[in-house]
Parts: sequence; C-alpha cells; structure tokens
Amino acid sequence: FIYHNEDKAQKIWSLMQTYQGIDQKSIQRSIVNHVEYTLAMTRFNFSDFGCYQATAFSLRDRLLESWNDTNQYFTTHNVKRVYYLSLEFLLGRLMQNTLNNINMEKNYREALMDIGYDLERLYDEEVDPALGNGGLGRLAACFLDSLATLEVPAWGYGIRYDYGIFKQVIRDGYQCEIPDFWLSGGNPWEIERPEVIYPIRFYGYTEKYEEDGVERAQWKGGEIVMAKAYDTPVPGYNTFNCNNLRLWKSLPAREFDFQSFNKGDYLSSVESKQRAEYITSVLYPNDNSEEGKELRLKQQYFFCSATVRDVIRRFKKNNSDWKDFPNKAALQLNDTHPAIAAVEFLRILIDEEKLDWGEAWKILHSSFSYTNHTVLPEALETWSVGLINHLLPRHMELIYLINHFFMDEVAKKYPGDYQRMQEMSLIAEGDDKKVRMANLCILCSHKVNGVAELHTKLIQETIFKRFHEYFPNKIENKTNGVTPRRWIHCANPKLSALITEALDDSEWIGELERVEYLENFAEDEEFIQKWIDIKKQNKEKLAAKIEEVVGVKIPINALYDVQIKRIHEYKRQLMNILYVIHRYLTIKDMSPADREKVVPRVVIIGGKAAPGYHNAKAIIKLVNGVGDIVNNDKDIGDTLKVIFYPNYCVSAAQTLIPASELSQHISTAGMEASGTSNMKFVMNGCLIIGTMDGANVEISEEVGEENMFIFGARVEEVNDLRNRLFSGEHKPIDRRLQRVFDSILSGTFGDVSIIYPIIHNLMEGKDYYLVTEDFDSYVKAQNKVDDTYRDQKKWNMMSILGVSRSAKFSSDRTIEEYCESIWKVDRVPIPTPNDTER
Ligand code: CRA
Repeated sequence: FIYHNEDKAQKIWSLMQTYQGIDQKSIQRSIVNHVEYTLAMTRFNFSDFGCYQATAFSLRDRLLESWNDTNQYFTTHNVKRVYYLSLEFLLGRLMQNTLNNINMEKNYREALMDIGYDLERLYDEEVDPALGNGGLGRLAACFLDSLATLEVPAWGYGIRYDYGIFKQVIRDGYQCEIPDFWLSGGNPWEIERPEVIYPIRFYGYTEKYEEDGVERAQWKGGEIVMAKAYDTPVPGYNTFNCNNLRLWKSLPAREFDFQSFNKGDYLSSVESKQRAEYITSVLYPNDNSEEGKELRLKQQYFFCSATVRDVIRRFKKNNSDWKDFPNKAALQLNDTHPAIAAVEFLRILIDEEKLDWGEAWKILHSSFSYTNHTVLPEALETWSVGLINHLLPRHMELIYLINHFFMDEVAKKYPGDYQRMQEMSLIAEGDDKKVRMANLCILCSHKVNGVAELHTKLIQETIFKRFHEYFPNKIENKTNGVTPRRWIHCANPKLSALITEALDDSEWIGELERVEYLENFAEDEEFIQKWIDIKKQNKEKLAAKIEEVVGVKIPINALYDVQIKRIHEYKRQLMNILYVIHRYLTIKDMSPADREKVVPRVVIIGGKAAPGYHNAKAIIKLVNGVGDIVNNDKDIGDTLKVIFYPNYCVSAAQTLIPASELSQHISTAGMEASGTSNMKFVMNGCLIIGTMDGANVEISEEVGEENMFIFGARVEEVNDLRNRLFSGEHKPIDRRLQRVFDSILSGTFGDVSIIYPIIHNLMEGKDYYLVTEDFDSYVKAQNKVDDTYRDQKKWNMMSILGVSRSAKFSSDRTIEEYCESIWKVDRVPIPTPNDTER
C-alpha cells in the first residue's frame, strides 16, 4: 500500500476531492482561489494574463495529485525507470496540452466562459518555454508526452535556462536577436525544489591515496556551484500516470569565500558568487553546430553531475546492490551533449562507491545508451584535452584510462592496424588534442541509435564505420516520431473532430494505427468537402495572423506552400527562394490572360538563423527582399505572395502546419538526419515536396511516392556530383537559374552585398549543397505540384491518404521501440485513487 496510514490517506483524498471536483463550481472555485490568494489580484478585475496564470495554477494542482501518486508508486514498487538526458526540451505551451491530456478542456472552457473568459484567448497568454533550438529539443518534448501516455516510468532531465532561444525580429529585412527572458511573468507549471540541491565541483586537482592496498583517487579543491531542481509534471493522455521533467538551475554555494572576505574584498567575493548563476543563464542558440566554449562545457557537466547524483540517490533509496542498477535505470543520452554524464557516473562508482574498474564499467555500459542526430562534421562535438583537464581534471584521467583499455583491445584484435586505432581513439591527436565525444558515447553505451533508417545506415557506413565493424550489434535504428496529441488533436481541433466523427470514436488519439481506416473516405465526396472546409478555415486563421504580424494580406484561395525550420544551407531555403524568383519572373513575362491560369501561391518561409551564421542570415535577408518586391507588384497581384514568418517557434508551428497544403523538406540527400516536421505536416493533410533524405524516405514508403513530390539527387550520387562540381567539371548553369542570379545581382531585391558571395560561389561551381545541381528536377516537381493542385479531388485524396498512412510516425511507436530493444522497461499503470488498491 502506498500510504503509511491508510485511514489518514483516505481522509485526505476525500478532502482533496472537495477541492478538485470536476464540476463547474469546483473549477471556478479553484481558479478564483488562485486569483485571490496565489496571485493576490482583485476578483473585481483580473486580466486575461491573470486568468491564464490562475487557471494554470489550478491545473497544476490537479497534476500534482497524480504526479505525487505516480512517483510514490514507482518508488514503493521499485520499478525500472528511464532517464532521458537532454540539454534541450522544446516544450511549447502547456495549457492546452494539459487540458486535453487530462480530458478537461470542455469543463474548463465552460467554467471559464461562465465567468467571462475565453479559454482560447488564455492559451495565447502563455509564453512558449523555448528551451531548445529545433528538432532535437522538440523530439525530447514529444518523447516525454509519449512516455507518459504509454505509462512508462520516465523522467526527463535538463537545464532550466533563464533565456531560451532568442526572439527573432526582422528589421529592414535582417534578423535581429532579442533575449527571451521567458520567466519574467513567472512559471506556474513548475515546482521549485529547494530541498533537492547538489554541490557541483569545477577545476581543482586529483589526489591519489592508498586504501586497503588499492590505489584510489579523489577529486578535490576548485570551486563549488549548487544545482537546484525545478520539476514540471508531464501528464500522459488518457491515463492517471504523470511523469516528471526535472530541470536544474545553478546557484552560488552558501559558504563564503573567506579569502576575499579577509582581504576586505567583499564586493569581488559577491561577484564571484554571481558567476555561479551564469552557468544556466542561456541556451546556446546553435542548431547542428557546436561552439566549443568553456561555458558550454560547464553547462554540460553541471547538468550531468546533478542528474547522475539524483539518479543514484533514487536508486539507493530502494537498492543496496550496485549490480541491480541496470535493472532499475536506463539513461539515454540525447546526442553527445550529455556525454560527460557517463564519465561522471564512472567517477562516482570508482572514487566514491569504491567499485573496481571492471564492475563499474559493466554497470555503466549496461545502463547507458546514446542517440546520434547528425552526420554534419561541424556538429560532432570535440573538447580540447587542455580544457577538460583544467575544468574536470579527474574526468580527463578517466577518459585516458577508458581509452587506454580500449586501444589495448583494438590492438589485440587488429594488430598493427594503427590507422584503425587512430580512427577509433577517444583522442584526436594534433597540436590541440581533442576528445571525441561521439566515440566516448559509443564506447560507454550498450546501444547507439540513428534517428531514421537512411541516417542509421549512413552512420554505420561512414562516421561510425569502424565502431560498427567492431560492435556489429550496437548501432541500430529508431525512426523519430511526433506526438499526435499536440500535433493533430491540439493544433488542429477541427481535423481531430472530423477524424473522430469518421472513425466513430476518439481512441486514435492514443493509438494512431486506427487512422488507417480513414482510407475508406479518400474518395467520399461529402467527406472530402468537410476536409477542404477545415483546411480553408485553418488557412483563414493563418492569413489573419500573418496580416497581424507581417502586415501583408494574403489570399485564401491560393496554394499555401510552407518551409519552416532552422535556416541552414543544407536545408536549402536558398533553393526555395531562387525558385520563387524564377516563378515571379515567369509570371511577370506572361500576358494577363495567361496569368489567369497560374495556380496562385503563398510561399511562407520561417525559421531562426544561429546568430553567428552569416550565410543563413543572408538568406533571410534575401527572402524578405523578394517579399518586398513581389508582394507590392500590381502586375502579378494575388498570383504570388512571399512571406517571411518571423520568430518561428512551437506555437507558430501549431498555427502554420494545419494551414499548409504543400510543405518543403528539400535538404541535400544525406544531410537531414530525420526531420520531424515532415511527419507533422503529413498528419495534418499537407503534401510534401522533398528529397529522398531523412525520414522522407520512410514517409514515401508509407504514403506512397505517388502521393508526394520527390525530386533531386539520391544519397548515392551526392559525393560524385560534389566532386565533379568542385573539380570544375560541372555543366553550365541552368539558363533559368542564371536569369534568377542576374536579377538578384542587379539589385532587384535590395542590397546585393551580403548575398553576393553566396551567389558568386554557386556560379563558380562551389556548390557544396547541390543547389544548382538539383534545381532542374526541383522545378519539374514544382510544375507537378501545380498540375496536381488544379485537380482538387486528386489533391485531397492524396492528402487524406497521407493522414491515413501516417501512423508509423507517432512518437508512441518510436518510444515502444526504445522500450523494447534499448531500455527494456515495462509499462507501469498507476491505479487511480478510486481503485480498490488504495
Ligand atoms: N537539428 C537533425 O538535424 C532531426 C533532429 C531530431 C537534428 C534533424 O534532422 O530530426 O535532430 N540534429 O533527431 C541535431 O540536432 C545535433 O544534431 C536537429 O534537430
């Protein structure tokens, strides 16, 4: 039984019931209580924001019940837990998702309406907790939703940055970055845990000593910073289970720096304390590239040490034999960013728990696993040996030891193969020696996974080839997925209702396989009409939003063509905008009668560029320049509009995706590990124009190539094409593309200077991303898009088929696969308080 004293527990539960009833009065009472007593606002007049906060507090109260029960149950039953370690969690807004997961949206909507508040407006009051850059962070958030929904005992661990990803504003066509202090209005979803606090050491030295004839080491000295926990409950859909996301914040240690103090330097001693808080201040705004700054390594270690200590403390509560650890905990490393957790774990086992190397290594290896998210060289983390040695001297020693043992093994297996040893070593030799974090992760993990089939094959054959030969069963695939709760049910409530109506129940929200049945409606005229109407309403909503934020009026009866993702050369937003210019020039050439026949398009591009990524910023400027000219050109009127959608984020995606009809996933083959928005678009009835890259390949297997617009070089061709281009053997530039270049360089779309070097390189054949190479087949695919769109029946049939065949891309499927073959954990449904077990 859960409670020490069952009578008392029952009594408390019934008291809670009077507080947490689901009838209108109880809901209103709990909201108004928070208005008065938590927020200290006047009941005579509280703003939408105040009402949002009070409603959030009221929901948090409800979550806390199931959250407490869930964790209590996991502890008493000593279950195996999954720990998902990630430097990024891109949660997006929480209120709508929470209400839907606990099935209370209707109750709250009506209760609020009755006191004069509109729930949808309250949703818009919430700031996006944007503690991530892009796909990797959003994937972690989708995984949390699926883990809770599938009743897997799991905790997310991350950093509570004060500043999430910057806010993007466009001035004069240029991206400007504004710091996002997302906590300024408070965060009603979290629970501060002042009692969950760990000291974290930096710098210092190691001291060797002997104990019972064994040589031991201890890390000493240096500086201490404190890590304090903040918890956010993670409710699952249609379950009483509620998991946890624990984020760490850095604080100065309480003890005083007596040295400075004695010198009478009080202020500088306070200053040095303030530096401690700086560790968790800001999320590094780079997607798919690493900066190598000391502060970043400090963030990583700070986060890893606190997490590992917390996991160990929980394990020790119920277990005494270290051998049981792998049966009680599975730690997943989300990319190499938390790699140092593995070394920290080893350090604690050896230096503090006094396990011997062999035992410690076995425990580490059977409980850790690692996900690789990229093959881009600029994103593969390495840290200089000097820096690690300075910041984490004991960890550097342990890394050398791990490497020493491993190199011995490799040498035994491949005598004399120094090339191989060099490739597999944890250390990249050179003037500035570096630790290769991916190699470290592979070695410490029992499983390594890629995030889509093609990507997994690539890592097996290229960057991790030697490791794949050495450990043939280690590297496997886990194709990414997205949660249908947020990405269909919340983002597109009308579509969700239509699917529920057609299937005659709503269970598909928790079991996406069920949407398969929609296939029966693909040719049903009445159903298609409803389908079209919903898309139209979503487009109207987006058009209103665009008019509000960008100030451009866009037509509704145009094809909405959307590319939203981080701006990166490999994602080829440049190719998109070059095609748009081509389209514009073509329409300009037409007679008014011919223009009538053009399929009108609204091209929307959105995404943030890393602040130091000049080429990406130049592309944003070009898109805005094109928009300025095209949108004001009376000749072409509504046949073409070009919008740069500023500050792309999770909540923007929730408006953009349901309104899209065509979406672009056009990376150079082999470069996008998976992509996840492609999956969200398909689930919202949007067709894809894309290359055979990442998860596009599997999407085409599921929905059928005939229901997508696939084009471009295949991954096997890329290297040859690139070599040919760089050796000057390339064919002459396509004449349409040359015309586009000429118009850009003549200043038609504004300032030429910042885009000039990029265009110049393309003309010279320095085209690493194969834009000039793929342009022709891209144009052909775009023509096919227009032709298909003219046949609305066909278009919508393809759209319905896409949704009905999207089940594979639910993150529920992904998580089930991780549970089965990596984590070996079971579902643990928590009995609800009304169940007899209580
Ligand atoms: N940038 C990949 O590029 C992938 C996500 C999630 C990325 C995407 O194609 O969908 O991860 N890689 O797996 C990454 O962050 C460090 O590497 C991404 O989001």
